[in-house]
Amino acid sequence: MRLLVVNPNTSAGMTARIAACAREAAGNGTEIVAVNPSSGPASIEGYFDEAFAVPGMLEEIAKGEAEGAQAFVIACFDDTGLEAARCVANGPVIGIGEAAFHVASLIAHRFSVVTTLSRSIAPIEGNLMKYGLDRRCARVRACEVAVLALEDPASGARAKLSAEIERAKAEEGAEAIVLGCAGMAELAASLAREHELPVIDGVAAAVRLAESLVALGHATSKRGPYARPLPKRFTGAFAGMGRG
Ligand code: 5HY
Repeated sequence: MRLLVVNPNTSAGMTARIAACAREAAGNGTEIVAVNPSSGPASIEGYFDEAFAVPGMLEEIAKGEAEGAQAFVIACFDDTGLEAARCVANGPVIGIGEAAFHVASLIAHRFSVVTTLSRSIAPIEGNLMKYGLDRRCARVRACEVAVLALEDPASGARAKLSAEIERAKAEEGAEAIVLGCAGMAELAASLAREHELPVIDGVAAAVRLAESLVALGHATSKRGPYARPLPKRFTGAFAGMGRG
């Protein structure tokens, strides 16, 4: 099956690293196609960036479906435009945040999330409440490393992330850690070994969940809020997005 992995920011370097992690997690027979939009923010840190990342992400989903993708992963931890993407696509659309929360809640009673900057905490807390998983999350923390600094070895990103995980274990008794950024995916295995607890990467979790849904023959329900967009006229910069 063809699985489209969309990194909603415009950083091709980050998309390549996400693609490598997705391919490592994917099962036999799954073709991973990883893309990012050409318009929008270089990284997504908070509500403002998220708002400008959505149109480009939706265009990639529509293009990917037209080119034969059967399922979709939104590879940004705040699940950028997830509900709108489910309206556009027939195949299952999995956000890496939601996927990681569900996996964590299956193997731990309470988990903590460690994301990048403090401004990313509120959108993540909002998603936890929306998904009904806030009671299973002990705390959402930030390691104060910017998204694009994660790929800079000189930033000390891994050490800062590891120190925040240590605080989560000591202060709220975290039984598992959810990595709160797609750019942290490649660190999951070594951090789990170092801290001797499950460390969940949403990219791998979303790839495996998408495969499971396709294998079960499930697609997004079109009976309710994820129904196809109504045909109507869009004007200005988004004139091409309308279905009218
Ligand atoms: C992500 N931003 O996974 C989120 C992380 C964050 O560009 N990719 C981004 O800080 O919200």
